[in-house]
Amino acid sequence: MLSQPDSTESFPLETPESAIGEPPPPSSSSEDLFSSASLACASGSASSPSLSDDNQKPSPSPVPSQNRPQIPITWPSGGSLTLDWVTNLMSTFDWASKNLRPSELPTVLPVEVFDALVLTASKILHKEPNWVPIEPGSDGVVGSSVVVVGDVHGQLHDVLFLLKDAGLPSENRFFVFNGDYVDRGAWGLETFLLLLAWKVFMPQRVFLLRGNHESKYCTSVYGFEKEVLAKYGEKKDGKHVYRKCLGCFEGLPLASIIAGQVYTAHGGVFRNIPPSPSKRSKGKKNRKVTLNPDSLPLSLGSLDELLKARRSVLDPPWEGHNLIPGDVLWSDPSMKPGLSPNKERGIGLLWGPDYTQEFLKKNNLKLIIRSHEGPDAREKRPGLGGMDEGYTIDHVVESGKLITVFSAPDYPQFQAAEERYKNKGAYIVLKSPNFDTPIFHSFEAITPRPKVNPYYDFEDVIDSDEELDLTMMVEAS
Ligand SMILES: [Mn+2]
Repeated sequence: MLSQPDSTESFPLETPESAIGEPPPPSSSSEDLFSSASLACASGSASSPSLSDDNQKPSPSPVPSQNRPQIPITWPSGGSLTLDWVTNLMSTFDWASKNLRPSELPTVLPVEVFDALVLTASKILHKEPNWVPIEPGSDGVVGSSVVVVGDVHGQLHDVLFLLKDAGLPSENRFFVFNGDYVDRGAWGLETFLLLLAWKVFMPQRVFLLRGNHESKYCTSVYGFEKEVLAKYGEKKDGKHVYRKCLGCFEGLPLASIIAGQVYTAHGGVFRNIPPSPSKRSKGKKNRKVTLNPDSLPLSLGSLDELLKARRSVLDPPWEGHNLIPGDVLWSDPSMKPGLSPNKERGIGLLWGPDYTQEFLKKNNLKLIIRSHEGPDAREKRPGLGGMDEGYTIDHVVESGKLITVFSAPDYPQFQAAEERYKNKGAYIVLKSPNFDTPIFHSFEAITPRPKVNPYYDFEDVIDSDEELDLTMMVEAS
């Protein structure tokens, strides 16, 4: 079992509750994904002959390892992240996922470093508007491309592969992530943090949108809260880390518009919110419509309304007047024309091809790229395509197309292999000058994954979010 030479000192001999089982064979490991980058910063790594101040303690390892990173990770003095720091964070998380118990993550990433990263990222994210305009080329860089990524659900190794396959973010390679970083997979925390590191390092190149799982309700049911507590402890630190993550989720923008052509969001389109009969009418009496909003027919909201919605909510509400965030995060397309409440999910909308057309035309767009539906969700929706290749083209209308992209291959992680979907994940590349022709890249899962006990009851928990338990949500919010 303990065949990996570099994992001796830290690898648990017996298997406590949340311990890793056997390490995967080295040949299948993605350990070398960023080795050149790790070597590039070798002056700060354990393989360096000169010891830094932080490395005075003798290594407990009897086997000097090329692969063992220098831990703990430290926050750079001055707070400016570098490419080396970010790629080192990725390879260190990769290494830790294969060689340490989950509860040893604080030895890799101390709470203070977590705090610095999340605080820095939160400040940037909270300042972004509800939909972020992404204008590749506006700062003079030519030949840019934009990579759009769907749900990743804590599947760290697949995210690392995706970043390698698509190429890392750079001056002329933008990334838009459509949300659902956490839950279901075992490394939601590491996944989210490495994306935050990219955001901090390249705030004008990497855009992180919110998914429905970046909420208090979902993370309390689908594993992320338990994952954080397993890694940072049930007491003070774990609760602190979880709370800070929730605070950061609240700051994530809801949508992006790429080159004025492509709207991306986790769920999809959103409704128009009729003016509410407000008690505080700011001096404009009798201005408000007094109809019950529930009795009004649904219509699409404008991008201006999306800009004004209040997104800083732990759980987007499914009732009341602040419905736009819930729509953007939870809605699904339908093959049937019309715009209606999403009864299956209990929140958000269902919209047909006619509303895709209306949304594209009204906003002068060519594409909607959304995520949110994996192979499990699609299995239950006859008429819509399966998610075997990681993407589907759902609506083709006069003005353009609606696409779903899902980037978690062989999903969901904890189901027994024979019950998992052997789906591929996919990402989309949009290229200059028009950014309106999607190029699809499907990819297979990185297997075998390091063994970890699940953080949620995947056998009993409701499948694919479709029946949102409102009672639980009230309790959770
Ligand atoms: Mn989702």
